[in-house]
Amino acid sequence: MECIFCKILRKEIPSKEVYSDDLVYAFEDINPVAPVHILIIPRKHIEGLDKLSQEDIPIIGHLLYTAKLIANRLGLDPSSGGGGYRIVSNCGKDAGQSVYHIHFHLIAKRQLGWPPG
Ligand code: DGP
Repeated sequence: MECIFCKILRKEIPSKEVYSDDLVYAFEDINPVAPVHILIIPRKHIEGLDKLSQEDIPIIGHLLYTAKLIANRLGLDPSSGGGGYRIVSNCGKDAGQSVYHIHFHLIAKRQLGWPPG
């Protein structure tokens, strides 16, 4: 089966770009659960956190740093008066993973509950 996020990376499916570079791409989630809901994905197809290998460590570090840069750009940093944000990566069916191309959700701009549902 074709990976929907690989299609987004190839621009075969349109997306609302938030950030792009050689390693990662960020875009608005099609089904937002909060006023800010951005997906950050690597250009490399990795199915999920369980499929990460040691060679992917720099990509994931870059991806998380990108999340921080985006959050900063959107004024979400708690250290600068923003309300904060949550980064989530669902791994496997019990966690609710529905797209098997690793991604981090950046969710913000509403009070989030804990524990998650
Ligand atoms: P998860 O359930 O954690 O695997 O998250 C997958 C997310 O991907 C979900 O929040 C909806 C989003 N999504 C699925 N298909 C598309 C799409 O075609 N475009 C966009 N922008 N988001 C999508």
